[in-house]
Amino acid sequence: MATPGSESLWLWIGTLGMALGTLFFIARGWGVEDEEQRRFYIITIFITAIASIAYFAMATGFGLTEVSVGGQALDIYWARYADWLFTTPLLLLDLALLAKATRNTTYTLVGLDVIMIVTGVVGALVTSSPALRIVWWGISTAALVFLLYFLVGALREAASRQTDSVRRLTTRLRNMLIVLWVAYPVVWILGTEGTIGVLPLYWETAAFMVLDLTAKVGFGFVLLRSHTVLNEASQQT
Ligand code: RET
Repeated sequence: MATPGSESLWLWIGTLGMALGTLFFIARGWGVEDEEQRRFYIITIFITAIASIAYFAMATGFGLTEVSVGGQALDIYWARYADWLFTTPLLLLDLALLAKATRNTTYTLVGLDVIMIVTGVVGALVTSSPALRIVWWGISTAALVFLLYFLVGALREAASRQTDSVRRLTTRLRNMLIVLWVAYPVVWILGTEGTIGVLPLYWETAAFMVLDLTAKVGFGFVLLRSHTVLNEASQQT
């Protein structure tokens, strides 16, 4: 276990933001009776709850390790990947449920997502050579590209069955997801993981915190904002 440096400021902001998001979603979902709507709340509450725990673990140094690559010491927050391993499939599940995607599509998306995160953590922890880390990054990014391709296809297919407002909500969430998720491999390669050191740990941690808060609390907020739209979504076949 290593000790976090000045970047712990961002990790504490992340902890607080995720915890407040969790409390907000719990409060908003409290009186919701409809089972289908409750499902969106349950999934989204778990997403921010898991992230609060992961951020707390990182802020207090539990989620941090140091690896040495070619004589260079890198601080790696491995707890991010534990967080993402559970929360990114849940985010996809939220969208898949909204689009009433088939089980095959949902499993494909989750499968690719798990490959993306697992190969990402391998890339972050590999010590034998910087080049090998980039290869793992490439595999992980390829999984992301396939994932986004299938996601766009599934949502396009769903669009014909959706009412206007549900389609608008699905498109907005899809666009948010694409823009935010594509930023992760970029921050990774520019940050300490990528070993080129363009983005020091302090700024990398800030960037991931902003991305995580937007992709979880922001996404959940947009999804759960309108009960009327969620109601329409649960009624369509
Ligand atoms: C990694 C490793 C390098 C290559 C790729 C990655 C993708 C990560 C993504 C993470 C998404 C996280 C979210 C968190 C929510 O709070 C693992 C950085 C492609 C897409 C949405």
